Amino acid sequence: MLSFETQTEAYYNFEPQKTALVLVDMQRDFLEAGGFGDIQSGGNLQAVRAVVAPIMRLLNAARDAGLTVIHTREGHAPDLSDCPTPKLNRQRFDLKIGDVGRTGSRLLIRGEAFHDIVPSLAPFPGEFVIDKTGKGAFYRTDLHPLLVDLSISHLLICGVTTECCVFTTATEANDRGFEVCIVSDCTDGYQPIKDVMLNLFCSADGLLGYVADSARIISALE
Ligand code: TIU
Repeated sequence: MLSFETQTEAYYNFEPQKTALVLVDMQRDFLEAGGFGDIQSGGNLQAVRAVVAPIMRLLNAARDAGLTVIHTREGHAPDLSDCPTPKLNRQRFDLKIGDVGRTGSRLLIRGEAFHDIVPSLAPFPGEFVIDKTGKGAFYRTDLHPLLVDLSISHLLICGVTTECCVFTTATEANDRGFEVCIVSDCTDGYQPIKDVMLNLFCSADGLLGYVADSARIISALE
């Protein structure tokens, strides 16, 4: 059993063979200029791009330690038939889901170049990729049965954005009985509310789960 101290001073105890590192939506559409996130955030990509390097370090340590690695991607069918109506309706900008962006990729559409995970975090053979249409990675996906099949009980969650898909996925996982730790320096978003979201997540001695810095997790894995 490995262990590291978390933000609330509680210890997160985990067995590597029962633990998955989950990288949420580290896609070109959310991180690169001209993508969906760039348009939605008004060009505020600095914070989300800054998490790529710390995620690479944690991903290397997780791979070396033999953790299961799961990547998620948000996107829709080319005909948008799987896009929830509220998601289509609540768009503030001229360029919308399914439109061709200035990169030539259609925004947030499966199969487009910008739907891919950024090259530096590209999945290795044997790692899992979960395609999702919602914010949370459990909604209408095979993630839960996959985790059960793999006997995974603990999830270390990274990715973008903290306020949206990371928080939703982490809370969905908590409700499903997983011990969740969000990795604080490996997640960020388009809005300046990361600390609020993370403090809420681990408030009251673990209302929804744990929060910890990647340095502590890497130390535990070494
Ligand atoms: N991955 C993810 O967070 N999708 C979003 O749409 N995020 C926003 O913050 N909009």
